[in-house]
Amino acid sequence: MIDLKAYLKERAARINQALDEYLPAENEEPATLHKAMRYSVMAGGKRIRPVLMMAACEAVGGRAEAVIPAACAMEMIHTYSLIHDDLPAMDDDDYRRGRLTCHKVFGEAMAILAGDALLTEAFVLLSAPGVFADLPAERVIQVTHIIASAAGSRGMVGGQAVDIESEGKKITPEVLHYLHTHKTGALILASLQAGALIGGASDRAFSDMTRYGEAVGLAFQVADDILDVVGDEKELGKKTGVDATHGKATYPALFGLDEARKRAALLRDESIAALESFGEEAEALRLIADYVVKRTS
Ligand code: GRG
Repeated sequence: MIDLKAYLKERAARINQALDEYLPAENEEPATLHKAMRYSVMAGGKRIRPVLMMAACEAVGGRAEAVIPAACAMEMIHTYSLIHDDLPAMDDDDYRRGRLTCHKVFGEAMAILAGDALLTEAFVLLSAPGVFADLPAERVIQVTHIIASAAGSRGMVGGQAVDIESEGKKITPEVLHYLHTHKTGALILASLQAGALIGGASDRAFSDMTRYGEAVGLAFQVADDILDVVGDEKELGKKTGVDATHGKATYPALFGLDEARKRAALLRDESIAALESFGEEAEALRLIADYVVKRTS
């Protein structure tokens, strides 16, 4: 029986250690830029995308260790998106991960550059000679392509663009679905697909993992929408009520809190059902699906 709390803590610690090794040292020039990158990456964070990547790899029979460079690349991309999302031109937030946002400490220009550099360094890492020594080159390219596509204009950035254009407008459930599956779901799905590919998944396992990832990614964002209404600012490490202030399209705004909760529970059940063909090795993924909808931070 997995103790999920201990499991998540241990996995996050492994990722933190690897991130610390992969990121440029803070005294390496240009030192302010490297400080800003480290400031945001090493500020904590659940590391849920890296943890999912490791769990997906193990679920298909691989070793969690094999995904660590890709998992760190994913966390760098995720952190870049948070830094840019917090900028005055976007959500204009002062707090993230329990501390002042990157632009509040380093200024807007440096925060933009820290985000740019993190996105780029993610691909430096993915393409670095020798990091995936045990994988065939075409598998590494496939993983890189999945991660790049999820981050780009047909993935997360596309979702963010539609999010910005939707602010203050009444949107349809279809647009809300697009928004959530792209802005948030894309990186979560790509983490699971990358983990499955690195672990050597069969076509069937890859397609089941994709169904799990689609449902769990959406569940994560619905839960995020709910937390913005009912969550605790201290626990979340950021301001709540922001979605309503910005006139953002969310599940609670469109369907009400109760319906949003029901939808999150349904998505959790759907994601667990997608893992039917997996055995005990997928237990962590099942528990994470439940955690995703019940989390408080
Ligand atoms: C600016 C290119 C660009 C993209 C922005 C990720 C994102 C897209 C915006 C952040 C705002 C937001 C609430 C997005 C939804 C995704 C999300 C729930 C982010 C927070 O992820 P967690 O909860 O954060 O995994 P930690 O800090 O634990 O890593």
